[in-house]
Amino acid sequence: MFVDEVKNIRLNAGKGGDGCLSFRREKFVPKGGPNGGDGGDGGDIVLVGDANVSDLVEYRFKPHAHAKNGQPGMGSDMHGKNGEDKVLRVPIGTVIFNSANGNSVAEIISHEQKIILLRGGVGGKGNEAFKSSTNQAPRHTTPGTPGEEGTFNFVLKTIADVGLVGFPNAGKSTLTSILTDATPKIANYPFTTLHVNVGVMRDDSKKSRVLIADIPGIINGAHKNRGLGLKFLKHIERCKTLVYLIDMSGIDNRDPSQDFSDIKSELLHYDESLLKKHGVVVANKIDSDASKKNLRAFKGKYKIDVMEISCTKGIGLEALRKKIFELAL
Ligand SMILES: Nc1nc2c(ncn2[C@@H]2O[C@H](COP(=O)(O)OP(=O)(O)OP(=O)(O)O)[C@@H](O)[C@H]2O)c(=O)[nH]1
Ligand SMILES: [Mg+2]
Repeated sequence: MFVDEVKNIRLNAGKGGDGCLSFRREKFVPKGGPNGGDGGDGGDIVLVGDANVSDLVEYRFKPHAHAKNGQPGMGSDMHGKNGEDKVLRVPIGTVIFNSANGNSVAEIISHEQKIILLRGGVGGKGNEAFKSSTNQAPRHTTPGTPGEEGTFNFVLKTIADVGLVGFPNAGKSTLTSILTDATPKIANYPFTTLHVNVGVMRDDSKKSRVLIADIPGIINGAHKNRGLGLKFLKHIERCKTLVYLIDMSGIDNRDPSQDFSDIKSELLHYDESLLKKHGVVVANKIDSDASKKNLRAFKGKYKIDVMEISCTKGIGLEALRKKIFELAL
């Protein structure tokens, strides 16, 4: 199970420890002065980006976390121990939203990036701290302050340069496996891919790299939750470039021209700004007999540049690689 969204995670930073009220009591020291120490600070809730964590499944099963409270101060001027921070390791690309108002409050974009999401309370003062020339025996202390708390939604949004969008079976995973180091499952049935795969495409000199995200298939009506719905489109929000992959073979009586307009309309329903991204339209499966006729109709209808490829016959792939580097870098 790949979990890319967990709602209502309750988080509490630790409370500050109370200050201590205490006086020195020693033999032969009849009026020992105040010696109550300060309380320790409460632990923070800290988020850390971790490239080895791939999804949010851990939080689905444990949607709450609490940092440790600070220890109260003690006699003999002893400072209470600070509460330990609670460190939450999250995948890179995690965006944290405040559940109450939906505002995004933090975003993890790199490995070992650290964000203090909630601050622990401050430790209270012990009576030692209130000693003065006019008050040699203060009985005053302050309590530790509460830690910050809140309820958050964690959403994992893939960070990729290029997103592949298309109907199921268009060949998105096949293309990803050719262009990148990823090895997604490929099969001749729809919805083979159930979560996003990200692969790295390198140029020959290995100097530049482009991250390509293979997005699960979108179908007409996805915005009404048909098929796998639109939940995967959040993964292309951050892509700079979209590759629209169209199955030109028109298998199962599908009309490639209709597929393209359906995909665009689904993206529009999700977020119209997706349509403003750089896009390259790619016709796949041009090795098939039906593709020529379909391609002619497609070009007649849209009058746009179409890159023609066949993943299985290795046609047009080099030109597509170049184009993707050009657009993504
Ligand atoms: N004839 C032909 N078949 C292809 C080509 N590219 C991919 N296929 C086949 O199309 C089928 C679907 O390929 P996938 O890569 O799994 O398609 P997908 O778009 O990832 O599909 P979902 O994960 O279901 O959304 C497989 O049987 C592939 O072998 C091509 O260029 N020509
Ligand atoms: Mg696939």
